[in-house]
Amino acid sequence: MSNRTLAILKPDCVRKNLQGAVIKQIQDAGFKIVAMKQTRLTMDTAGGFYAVHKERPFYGELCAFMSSGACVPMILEKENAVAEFRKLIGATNPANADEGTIRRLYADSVGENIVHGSDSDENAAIEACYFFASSEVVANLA
Ligand code: FUP
Repeated sequence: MSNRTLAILKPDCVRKNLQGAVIKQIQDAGFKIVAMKQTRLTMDTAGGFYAVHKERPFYGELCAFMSSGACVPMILEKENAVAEFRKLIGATNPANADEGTIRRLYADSVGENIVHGSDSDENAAIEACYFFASSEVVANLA
């Protein structure tokens, strides 16, 4: 079990100016931020990131949304980070997400659901490399 996950504050989060509120919730839940930047995906880079969904009907819309504005990828550290972070963000569809989760609190729809969290340790490592050079990853020992 790894202690890192890859999170993205999606373009709807940035557009709604919710970065601070969401980051506070992430930190209050005990995650350390070991890498973070603001960037913008293109249709192609969003398509690569979500390649696993290539055959799904929502793939085009998903790529258009993810490249529609700035996003904030971050690498987070906590024991059992992947599962713990998915618990904090809640179900993909905010209507099904538990009370108090980030998606339940802030997301409008399944397509625009505020935040991404890796679904396995293997994908967390792959996704981290998608956004960060090793020189941008700095362990936070505080
Ligand atoms: P999650 O792991 O919770 O981010 O969810 P998935 O990997 O299943 O889906 C990735 C993204 O695809 C979601 F964040 C939003 C989009 N999606 C849809 O737009 N419609 C769907 O029915 C399922 C996912």
